Amino acid sequence: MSPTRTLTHEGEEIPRAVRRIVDETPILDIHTHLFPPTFGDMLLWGIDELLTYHYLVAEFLRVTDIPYDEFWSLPKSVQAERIWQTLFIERSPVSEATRGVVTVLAQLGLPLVDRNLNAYREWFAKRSLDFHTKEVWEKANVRKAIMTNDPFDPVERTFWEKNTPVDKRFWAALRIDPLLNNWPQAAQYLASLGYAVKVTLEDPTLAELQRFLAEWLDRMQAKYAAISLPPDFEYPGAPVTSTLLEKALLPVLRDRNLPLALMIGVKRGVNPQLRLAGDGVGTADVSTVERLCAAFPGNKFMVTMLARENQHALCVAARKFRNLLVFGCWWFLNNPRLILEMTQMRLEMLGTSVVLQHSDARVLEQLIYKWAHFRSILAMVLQEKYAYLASLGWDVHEEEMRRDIRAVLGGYFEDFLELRLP
Ligand code: RAT
Ligand code: ZN
Repeated sequence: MSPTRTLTHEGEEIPRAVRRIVDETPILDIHTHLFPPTFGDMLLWGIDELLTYHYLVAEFLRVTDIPYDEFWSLPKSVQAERIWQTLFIERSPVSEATRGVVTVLAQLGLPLVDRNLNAYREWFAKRSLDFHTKEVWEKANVRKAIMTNDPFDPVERTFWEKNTPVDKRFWAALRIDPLLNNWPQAAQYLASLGYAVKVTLEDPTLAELQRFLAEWLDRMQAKYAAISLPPDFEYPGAPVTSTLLEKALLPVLRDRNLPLALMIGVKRGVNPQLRLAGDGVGTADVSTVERLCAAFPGNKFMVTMLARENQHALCVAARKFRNLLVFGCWWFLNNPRLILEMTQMRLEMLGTSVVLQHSDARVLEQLIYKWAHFRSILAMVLQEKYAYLASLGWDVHEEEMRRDIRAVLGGYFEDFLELRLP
């Protein structure tokens, strides 16, 4: 028997080395809703935005009797005050989304003892956006963030049409939900933009749709295209959906060797009165993902699913298809208990060929908490894995740990982009 090891090859205690490397590794955040400062008001930041995050709005509206319309008619600053008072003063911030705000305040060095919202506001008001952005990125240790870029949003569209510069911290992703979720509406919108598109999917329409996709992928230099889908999304399914996929979307992406990200399992507007906070979750059928990967071996798919119940089958599917990248603990799964379970399961089933998390940050400073919280969980999981290897006499090298951790913190996405398919 080789002697039991507890140290890395370089002589550091394994738990300490893992924690250090997890903290030191810069992240490629593959799905956010952030924008560069050049996109003006589209970039949300500051304490009022943090407090009115839709995850918190949902928690607030549960425990108050304010009529929904009245809440929405309040100025954002007053909404933020109500949420602060209700969720942070009258209750303790133990939920993941409230805890996140506390992590952000603490990491930015703001005093937590007084719980003084106005003092926080004054602090943020004095920050220069450029300096603040830089500091947030450094604290979160993120190397790049991929945006969610929606040409169906008239406000965002104009920024792209004006060739607004995008600094190199950001990459784009073309978001095209209306195409598959509401084709008649999408067709009308595309027609209004000058594309000769009709609701009936004849060849000229498909050619125009391809032109639209190609133009926007190129204009944004998008790294992938993305769609969020309901739990009952099926392939093959409705003829319109199949035709759009087979004859427009997938061929264009394949030509460019770009992935299609499918975010499956969201029930939009379960309670529409909650607006952005009103969506729910449903269990989907992973067979659809398998069928797509099998039917289009020359296309790449990135998949995240919203239901906890789908996670195991999704890992199994990824074991079968090299053109499938599983990513993130999405939205309602972004809670420590579920992240721990998913992170362990994915590493155990897929090794490091997975992107374990994305932030989904909508407000700049959320980068800090989403990644701080995830890093703690990842370190815990990996400490056990490497300690076990070392205990058997396996020589754990620091450079190898760095390689592995880089992959699961987004590097594997870059490898996936490079992958050549038939
Ligand atoms: O997590 C969220 O903020 C959700 O509202 C959605 O944005 C979801 O992540 C999506 O991209 O559809
Ligand atoms: Zn998102």
